Amino acid sequence: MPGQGAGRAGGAEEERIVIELYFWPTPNGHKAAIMLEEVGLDYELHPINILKGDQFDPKFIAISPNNRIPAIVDHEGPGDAPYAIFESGAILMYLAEKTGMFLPRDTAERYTVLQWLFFQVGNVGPLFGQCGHFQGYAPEKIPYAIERYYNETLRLYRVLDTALGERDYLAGDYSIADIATYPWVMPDVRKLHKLDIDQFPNVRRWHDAIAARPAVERGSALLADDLKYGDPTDAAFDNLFGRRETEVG
Ligand SMILES: N[C@@H](CCC(=O)N[C@@H](CS)C(=O)NCC(=O)O)C(=O)O
Repeated sequence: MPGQGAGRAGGAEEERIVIELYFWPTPNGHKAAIMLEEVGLDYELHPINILKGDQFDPKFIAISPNNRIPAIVDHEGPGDAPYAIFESGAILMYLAEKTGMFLPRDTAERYTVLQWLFFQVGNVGPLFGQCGHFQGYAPEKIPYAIERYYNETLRLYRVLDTALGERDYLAGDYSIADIATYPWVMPDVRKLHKLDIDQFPNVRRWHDAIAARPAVERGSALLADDLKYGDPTDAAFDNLFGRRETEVG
């Protein structure tokens, strides 16, 4: 399965799948898939159809207690024991440290990457997410919410555009900060946000450079037929935002 980067050659022992990826084709899911493709680790794909409620399966919750994708299990984790990780930012850092790729060792360079990674995790993800929610999922069109999150999304695009006017990638060289942010700027997500990327020429240049990377193409193509933003069915709405979210016990 996937992981066509470095892959693995040799005997049966070497062909053992090391990483399991719990995935659905969403921006947060794409971060982990693109990273696995970039670092070239073989992985086994476990689709978690969040529109159908797979995220509530107790076996998945044992791996990802917040019932969200993505999650991974590394069968060669610390101490050579299986290790499960949820939260896409932590997954990116873990895989970067495991492989020595896309996160520099030098303290200043490392923290420049981590600043932009946390900027994505704390700002781009949640606020772009709400922008998409109120435009494409909310059953009522609430002008205040639509305007609030659209304006915040535009503001964050301006921050990205300014940074990318000064350097090729968010933290200098291509890094996990770019891998975290790029999926939130992909065309289908922008369509949901009703956002014209050409207003932000530096973001456009950066987006196109990342989109052309073979590993990014492979990671973005995973379960692409199932990719669907906005206009949820009643059942999908219930699974994503309905009662099951708030059920206790
Ligand atoms: N902070 C989490 C967010 C993960 C997240 O929100 N995942 C969404 C898909 S993009 C999900 O699994 N949603 C399922 C649900 O809402 O039940 C991360 O970065 O991994």
